[in-house]
Amino acid sequence: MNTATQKLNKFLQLLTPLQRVVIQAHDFPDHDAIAAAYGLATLMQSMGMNTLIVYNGHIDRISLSNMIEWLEIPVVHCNKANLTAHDKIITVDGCIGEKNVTDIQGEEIAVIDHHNVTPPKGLWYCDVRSNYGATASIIYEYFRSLNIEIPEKVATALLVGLNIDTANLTRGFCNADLKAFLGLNQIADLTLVNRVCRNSLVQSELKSFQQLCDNVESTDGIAIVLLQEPCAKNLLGVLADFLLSVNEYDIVIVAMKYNQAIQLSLRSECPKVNVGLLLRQTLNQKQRGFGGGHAHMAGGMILDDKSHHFITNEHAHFTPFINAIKQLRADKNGSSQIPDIVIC
Ligand SMILES: [Mn+2]
Repeated sequence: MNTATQKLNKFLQLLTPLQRVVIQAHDFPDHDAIAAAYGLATLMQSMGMNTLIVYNGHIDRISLSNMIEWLEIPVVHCNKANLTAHDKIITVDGCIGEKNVTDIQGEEIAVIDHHNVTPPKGLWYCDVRSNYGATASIIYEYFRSLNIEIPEKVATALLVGLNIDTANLTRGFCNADLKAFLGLNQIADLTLVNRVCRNSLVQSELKSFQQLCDNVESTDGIAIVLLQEPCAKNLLGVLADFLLSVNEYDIVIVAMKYNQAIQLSLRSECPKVNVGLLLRQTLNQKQRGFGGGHAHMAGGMILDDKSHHFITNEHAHFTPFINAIKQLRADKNGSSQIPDIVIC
C-alpha cells in the first residue's frame, strides 16, 4: 500500500466512529463538486458511515439539476441541513478560506481539491492535486486504491464532472485523468453522461449569448465582455468557453454586475497566462476582490468600491488585467506554475 493510500485509510478510520460526516461542495456547485461529493459519500457509506452532502448558493445549471435528479443524488442546501457545531466537514472541489466556500456550522476537518489552493494547517486530512483536471479523478483513485467497486451511478456522475471540468479532455488534465476517464467509461451509463453534458442551456439563456456577441470587445487577442443584464452565475463560464472557441481570442474575460460586485469568469489558452494566478495577483493581493482557480480557467469577483479601477463611465476596460496579461505575454521565461500535489 503506498503512502497516499495509507493516509486515506487512516483518515477514514478516524471518521468511522462519527455519527455523520458532512461533505461540502463549493458554493454554486458545479458538476465536478457534486459528483466528487457523491462519490466520496458513496465510498464512505460502503464502509458503514453516515454522510450528508451540502452546498450553499444555487444549483443554477440545468445540466447539473438533471444529473442530480436522474442519478438521485442526495444533496441538501446548508440552510436546510440542521448543521450543528459538532458536525465534521470535508470540503470537496474547494478549499476552506476561499471566497467560494461558505464557513458553515461545524468543524472543517479535511480538504480534497484540485484547485491551486493553500489549505489551513491542522486539518485531519488534505489532498490537493492542482495538476488534476477534476476532483472526480481523485475520488476515482480512492475507489481503486481501496479496492471498492464503483457503482454505475457514481461512475456516471464522476465522468460528467471530469468531462465538463476538462472540456472533454482538452484542458488542464494529466495522466491520472486519462486513467480515470478510461476506467469510468467502462462502468458509466454513457447515454446518460452524454444527455447531461449535451443539454447545458435552457432556452431563456440564449439571450445572454446575444448580449455576449453584441458587447464583446477585443484587444491583443483578449476578449472582454461586461454583460448588460446579469445571468445565472455558472452561465458565465459557459459563455466564456463559447468565446474562447473564437480563433482570434486566446484569453477571455466575461463579467457581470451581481450582488453589489462584479463577477468574473476567465479562460486562457495562452501558455504564458495562468488566469488563476492572474486573478490572485490582480485582485486578492491588491485587496480589490477575490479570485482563483486553474491556469486555463478561473473565476472571481471585483469588490464594488474597487470597480472604478476596471470600469469607467459604464465602460469595462479592465486595465489592470490587460496590463498584467501584456506583461506576462512579453515575459521570455513566462509560463504557468509547476504542477503540485500536496497530501497530508
Ligand atoms: Mn473541479
